[in-house]
Amino acid sequence: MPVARSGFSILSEDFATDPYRSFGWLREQAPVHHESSIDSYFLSRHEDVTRVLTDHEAFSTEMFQVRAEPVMRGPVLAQMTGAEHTAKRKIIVRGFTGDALREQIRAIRANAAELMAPFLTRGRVDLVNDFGRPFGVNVTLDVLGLDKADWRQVAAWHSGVIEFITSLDLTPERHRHCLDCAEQLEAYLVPVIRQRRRHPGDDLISRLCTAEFDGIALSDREVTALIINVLAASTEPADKTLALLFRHLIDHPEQLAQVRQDPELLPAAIAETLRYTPPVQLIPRQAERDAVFAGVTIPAGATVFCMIGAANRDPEAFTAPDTFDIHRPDLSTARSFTAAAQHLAFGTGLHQCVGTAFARAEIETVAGMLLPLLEKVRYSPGFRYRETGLYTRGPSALSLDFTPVLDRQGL
Ligand code: 2IO
Repeated sequence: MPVARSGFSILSEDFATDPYRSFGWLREQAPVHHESSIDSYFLSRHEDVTRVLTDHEAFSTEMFQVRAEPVMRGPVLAQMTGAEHTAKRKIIVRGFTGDALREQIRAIRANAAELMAPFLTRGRVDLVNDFGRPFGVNVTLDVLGLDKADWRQVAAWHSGVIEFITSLDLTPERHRHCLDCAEQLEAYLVPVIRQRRRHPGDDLISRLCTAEFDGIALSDREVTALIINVLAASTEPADKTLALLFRHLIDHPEQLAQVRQDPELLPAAIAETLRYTPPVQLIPRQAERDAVFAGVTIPAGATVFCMIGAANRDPEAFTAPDTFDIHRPDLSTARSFTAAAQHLAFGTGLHQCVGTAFARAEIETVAGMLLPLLEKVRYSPGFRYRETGLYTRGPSALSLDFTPVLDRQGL
C-alpha cells in the first residue's frame, strides 16, 4: 500500500528541483503514486515499468491521440499498432541506417565543426544554449532536408510542440500557443512535401513521400505527422544528452581522464549517462484493463506514467544505482542501444525508440569531436548548475571554460 508522504506531489517545486531525491522513496513507499490533480498514476520500479512497456494488451498508446496528435497534425509512430505500425516503423528504420546514416554522420560532423568554431578561440562555451540546441536542430533539419536558414523559426515551433506533449498541466493560453506553433509548422511543411513528391532527393522527407505501404503512398497528413515526430524526437533529447554527458565526466575527473585516454570508452560513458540521467523521464501509457501493481489497482482507462529516471536507479536492476560508473558490469554498452538494453532511456517493447542507432551515432560523433578540443574543460567561474523539465529533463545551461584553441586544425 502506498504510504502518503505528507504533501508529496510530482508537480511540486521540490520534485522539479531534483526528482532524483524522491525516487528511492517512490520506489519503496509509493511504487504506484496517484497524482490526484491530474488523475494519473506514476510507476517507478524497473520491473513495473518494464511490464507496462511490454504488455501491449494491457497498456496501450491510445492517449497519444490526445497528448500528441493535435500538435503532430496526424498520428505518430508510437500510437500505431499491428501491421501499420510494423510497416511504417520499417520506413523510418531504413531512413536511419546504411547509406542514409553515413550521410547523416557527415552532417553531424559538419554542423558540429561549424557551430563550435567561434567558441574555440574564446575558451568558453555554454554547451546547451551556444552549441547543443542549435546543433540538435540543425542536424535534424539536415536529416529531413529542410533549409537550415529557417532553424530559429523551426526551433520556436518545435518548442511549442514539445511543450504540448510534455506538459502535465497546460493552461488554456499555453494550449492555444502550442497549437498555433503546430499549425504554422504544418503550413511550412506542406509545400515542402508537395515539392518533394515531384522532385524527391535522398533526404528523409523524400523517403517518406515516396514510401509505400501495401502499395499505397503515405498521405500529406501522415508524412507531416512523421516529420514532426522525427523533428521532436531527434531534437529534444540531443542537447540534453550531450550536456549531461559532459556534466558527469567533469564531476568524475578520473573517468573523464580515462575516456580521453581511451576514446573507445566513450560509448560506455554515453550508455551510463542514459541510465543515470535519461533525458526522457516519462513515458505515458493507457491502462486497457484493471491492473494490479504492489497491491494497488490501476483502473482500466487510467493514464500511467512510467518514470524512467526512477526505474534506471532501481537497486533491483543496478548495483549502487546512484553512482555514475562507466565501467559498471551490469550495463552492457553493446546492448544499450538495442532491444536488449538494460536501462530504459529508449523505452522498451514494440515502441522502443526507433532512432537509437542515430542517437548513438550523433552523440558519439559530436562528443568524440569535442573532447579533444575542450582541453582542461571545467565549469565557468560562478556557474550554477540547474536542471529543468519533468518529462524531458536536462541542464538549462552548461557554461564551460577550456584552454582556447589558437589554430583550428582540430576541426
Ligand atoms: C513524440 C518526448 C520528444 C517519440 C512523442 C509523441 C512520441 C515519442 C518520446 C520520444 C521523445 C519525445 N515519445 N519520441 O518519448 O517519438
